[in-house]
Parts: sequence; structure tokens; C-alpha cells
Amino acid sequence: QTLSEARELRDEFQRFLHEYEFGMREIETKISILRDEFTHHHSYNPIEHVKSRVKSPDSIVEKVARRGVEPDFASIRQHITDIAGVRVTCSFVADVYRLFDLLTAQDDITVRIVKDYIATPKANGYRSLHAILEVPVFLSSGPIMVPVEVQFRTIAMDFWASLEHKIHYKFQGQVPAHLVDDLTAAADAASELDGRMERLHHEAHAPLAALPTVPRDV
Ligand code: 0O2
Repeated sequence: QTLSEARELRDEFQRFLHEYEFGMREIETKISILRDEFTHHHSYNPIEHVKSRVKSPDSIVEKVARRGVEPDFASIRQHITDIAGVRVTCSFVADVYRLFDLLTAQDDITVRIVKDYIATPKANGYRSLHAILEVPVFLSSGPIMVPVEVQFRTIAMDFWASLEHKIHYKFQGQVPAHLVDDLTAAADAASELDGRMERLHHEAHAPLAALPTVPRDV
């Protein structure tokens, strides 16, 4: 490979990553508008915090290899859908679904995949609502649709997932059985806490049930 070919590839990879960053920013803006509208006009903020990231080149390469995806831009675009990621941490489970409904009801958003790990938690107890959303990004060359993985979860789910992630990393995936059991029990306790906090919140703020929602199909 010549130096100029290597430079061309580097530039193409940078353009590729920029598309995901732009898509991520579009989603971040939509969420921050919803948050501000709720705060100013409904005196209620359903969002605790929002974190975003574009996957690092190393983890893209690792996932491409692990999934056996052809290492060209078109295949990666098609098969790796979590290059742009936004994590929305909400106060309560009802807010998770409210935010999901309000975001996915927007006309320019296409819902590609939804994985509801709250309704059906993973075996280890992991809970969150995942959605691959496509959002248009308007480049100088025209519009493109960019997939963004949005994870919606409560503070309790986030607390659990971040500890589980650290433990998983520390043991390089080979977590001792007693810790796995403890983590699963902790996930159930976190879910129970979510239920209790939501009931308390409802009792204290009954009128908030009337906050905007989108009619659900299911
Ligand atoms: P990061 O750094 O958060 O991006 P895969 O991505 O191949 O593992 P899939 O089916 O594409 O699997 O995605 P899935 O199951 O919808 O979830 C992937 C992401 O959800 C993970 O991203 C985590 O962020 C989160 N997640 C899923 N399961 C767990 C879990 O058991 N524990 C924790 N802590 N997080 C989980 P990445 O790529 O692993 O990491």
C-alpha cells in the first residue's frame, strides 16, 4: 500500500466516523429539547443524565472480527449498528417508556430494532430498553440516514450495569459463579427498588400521570 492510499483510507475512516458523530448529535439535540420542554412547561424533568460516545476504532475492529463482518465500510455500516451510542438515564421506568415513545414518534426517526430488556431481562439480570434508531443527517453532499443505538434505563439499572461492567472487565468475562448469582440478585433488588420509588413518586405527584405520552400500539 502506498502512502497516498494509506492517507486516503485514513480520511475515509474519519469521514465514516464523523457521520456517526453527527447522527449522535441529532439524537442528543432531540433528547435535550424534550428535556428542556418538560422542565420548562411541565415543571418535571424525566431525565437524570445523558451520555454519548462514538465507538473507538479498536472496538469497531474487534466487533467486526468477532461478528465475522467483511472489513469494508459498506458491510460495517450494515452490520455494526452501535457505532454511535446514546444512553438516557431516567428517573423511573414510566419515564423510560415515555421518552422512548416521544422520541420514536418523531417523523424523521426510523425505528430499526427494539430490544426490551426491561420486559425480558437478560439471564444475568441486565435491564434496559435498547433501540436502534435511524436519523437523517444533512451533509453538503445530501442527506444520509445514520443508525444510533439509544439505551434507555433508570438510575438503578444504570448503577447495576456500571458495576456489572466493571466486574465483567476485571474477570475478563470469567466471573466466579457466586458473584454472578449475587449480581443477579442485586439486579432483582434494583428492579424492586425501581417499583417502590415509582409508587412513592406517584403517591406524592399524582397529577404527573397526565404528562404527555404517545399512544402505544402494544
Ligand atoms: P459499550 O462500551 O457499552 O458499547 P453485542 O454488542 O454484540 O454485545 P448486541 O446484541 O449487538 O450485542 O447488543 P445488545 O445486547 O443490544 O447490547 C449491547 C450493549 O448493551 C453493550 O454494549 C452494553 O452497553 C449493554 N449491555 C448489554 N448487555 C449487558 C450486560 O449484561 N451488562 C452490561 N453492563 N451492559 C450490557 P457493549 O458493546 O458491550 O459496550
